[in-house]
Amino acid sequence: MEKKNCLILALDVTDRENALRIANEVSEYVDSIKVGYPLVLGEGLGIVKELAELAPVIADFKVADIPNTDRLICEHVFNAGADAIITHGFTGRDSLDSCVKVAEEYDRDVYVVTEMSHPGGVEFFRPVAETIAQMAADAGATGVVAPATRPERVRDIRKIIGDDLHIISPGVGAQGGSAADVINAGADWVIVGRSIYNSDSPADAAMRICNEMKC
Ligand code: 3DU
Repeated sequence: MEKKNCLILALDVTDRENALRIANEVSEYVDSIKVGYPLVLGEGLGIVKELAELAPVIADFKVADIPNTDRLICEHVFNAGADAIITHGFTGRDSLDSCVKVAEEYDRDVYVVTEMSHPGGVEFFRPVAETIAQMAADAGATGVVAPATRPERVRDIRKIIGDDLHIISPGVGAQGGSAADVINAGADWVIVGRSIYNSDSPADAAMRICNEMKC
């Protein structure tokens, strides 16, 4: 993903018409569009190809299965036109290796969740976040997902992965995180959903976030 605005849209609307309208309105401000279960379960995987005409698509399926199932999921997602996939890391190195291998075959990206941004994200993830981040680096992942709601954790994770891996960071706006703070803490991109797609003017909301980050 090319870094221009440091902003990724989390497009968690559930219907095609809204998804395409919002994606069109904000496409000049976002470096990528993240889609996940809400939109894909609502409209099918075909929506990925339509959105990919506007911006690279990150498929946020938080893949978390045995290596063979992970491989099948990644192949489907990349064949559908996604540029990147988000996986979990707690399933272990062999599962992650499977995703990285498929991504290499397709020349696509893999991002690994380290610690989630919601309050419950500390319950089980906190003690293993650093280990998962290290594993992502060792496995050759493109980057990690780390919480904008806790910039200090982004700083900790950056120390572990160094400068070679990217950090994409959800939790800005609706979850309380600040885009500027988490970019200053070492994130490469912020991921923003509700603050943009629920706004009366998604383009203005996206532009404001870009201006705040001055990335
Ligand atoms: O809170 P928002 O509406 O800005 O959306 C954040 C998006 O990022 C949403 O798609 C959610 O599923 C995803 N995400 C997190 O919020 C937190 C994580 O740790 C990982 C992904």
